[in-house]
Amino acid sequence: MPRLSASLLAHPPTGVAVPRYDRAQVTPGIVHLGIGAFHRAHMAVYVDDLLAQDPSWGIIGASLRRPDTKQALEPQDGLYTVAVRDAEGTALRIIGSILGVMDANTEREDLLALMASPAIRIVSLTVTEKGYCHDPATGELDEGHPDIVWDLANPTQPKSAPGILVEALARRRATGLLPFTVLSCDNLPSNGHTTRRIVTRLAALRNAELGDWIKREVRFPGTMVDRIVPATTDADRAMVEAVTGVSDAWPIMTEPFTQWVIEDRFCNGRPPFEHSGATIAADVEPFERMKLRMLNGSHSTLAYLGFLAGHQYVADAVSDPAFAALIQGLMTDEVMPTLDMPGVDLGGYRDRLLERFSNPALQHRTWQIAMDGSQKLPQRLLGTIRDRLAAGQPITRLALGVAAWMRYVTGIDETGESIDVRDPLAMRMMAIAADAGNDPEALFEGLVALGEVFGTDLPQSAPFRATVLEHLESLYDEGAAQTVAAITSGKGSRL
Ligand code: CS2
Repeated sequence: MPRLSASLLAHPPTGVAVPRYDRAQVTPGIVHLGIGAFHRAHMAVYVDDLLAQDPSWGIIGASLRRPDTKQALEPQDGLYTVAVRDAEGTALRIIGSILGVMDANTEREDLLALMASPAIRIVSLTVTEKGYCHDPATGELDEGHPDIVWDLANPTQPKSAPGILVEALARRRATGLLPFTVLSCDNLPSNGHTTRRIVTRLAALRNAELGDWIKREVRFPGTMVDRIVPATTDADRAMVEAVTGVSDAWPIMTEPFTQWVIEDRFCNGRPPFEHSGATIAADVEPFERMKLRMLNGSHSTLAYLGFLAGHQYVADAVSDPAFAALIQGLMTDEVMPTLDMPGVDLGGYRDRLLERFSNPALQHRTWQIAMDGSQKLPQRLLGTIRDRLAAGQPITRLALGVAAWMRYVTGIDETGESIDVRDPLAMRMMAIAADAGNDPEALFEGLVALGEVFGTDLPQSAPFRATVLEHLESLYDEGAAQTVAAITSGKGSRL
């Protein structure tokens, strides 16, 4: 079977959409750090849609952790298939916007040289929450992070995403070039401001003038990004091969829905993103907060409770009426009242989310979403909880999400099997759980003391403590399925 490559585009397989521009004319304008599945289903598709109009915005991707995307895409000339799936069927499309992929570990110098060249006007990022090397509770740079310690000692050979940005910007400043715009596309709260704070702090630790220059000259637009992209499986690869007759080592599975809201603050030009369906807005923070609290807050709650209750996929979890009622109630009664979005149909947004979660063609594993919870909880659940506590309002369902996370990170499931907990704090959390034995109160005390997750305020809040602990006891005594059933039938929490 032939492998997907540029030469195949001349005679594309039937039933597959292909780029409608001359790829030979496309030149790099964007470097993207963190070339994972999400980027390739999201920004790379928006860019693919506008290259016919302006071919100077091709993307060079860089992987910071694993070289697997480079190894897979290089023999394919950067091409890959996006499969858009729902109950109606699957639509396939080959994306051509990624011109090449670099491995930041082995090609660091080439990557920095490219980022310091005039053609590159935007550096975008999807490095996940933990890639920002920050304290998730405060949003500040974690100056004790091992990669940041390394980057400060070896500034011209950076390892972290912030370190790579700072060094590339320093080189542009030294040669008198305009800086590039830094475009965070991660699910961080206020992702533009947060990235700016982290990058300028790291730069200032290196050199105060560099810090001031970045503060003054570089723009960090905020973005709200949304598309559900489960990890690709061997079965997905086989499906793409069977339909196209072409082998693609790195296809992407996703849903029809896609959304991108971008603040119009660029310091060195930008592609006409609005021509490919993105929304350009003066202030994206309300959209970002809505998405993080509604979609991602529900996702994380479904991930921990669903996993504990034995649901492998999100769609399985929401097909259980008690889980669907829980998430519906979480959004309607606890999240929506915290959002101030005049003119936005929040009820419609919620209903669309419930539909998206139940997409039967997307096999989105609860275990995948459960990853890195220590980095996700603050913006997904804890911010909403803080707002409600301040207003004296109940937090029943939000607190159940937090309790389920606490139960999950013990690393032992309800049948006594071990859970593969992937989280930068996994070791610490499992040690806390081992000390706590099966005592929910000791587990709660140990975990709530993680300041980078809960800050200093939540451990002091009596309603927070009481509600989470009550749920945690129920999760130990009754299990996740029973706890969800009891809450949604109104017999659960006394709180
Ligand atoms: C998910 C997100 O894995 C996760 O944590 O909640 O990746 C989610 O699918 C996207 O943010 C949707 O836009």
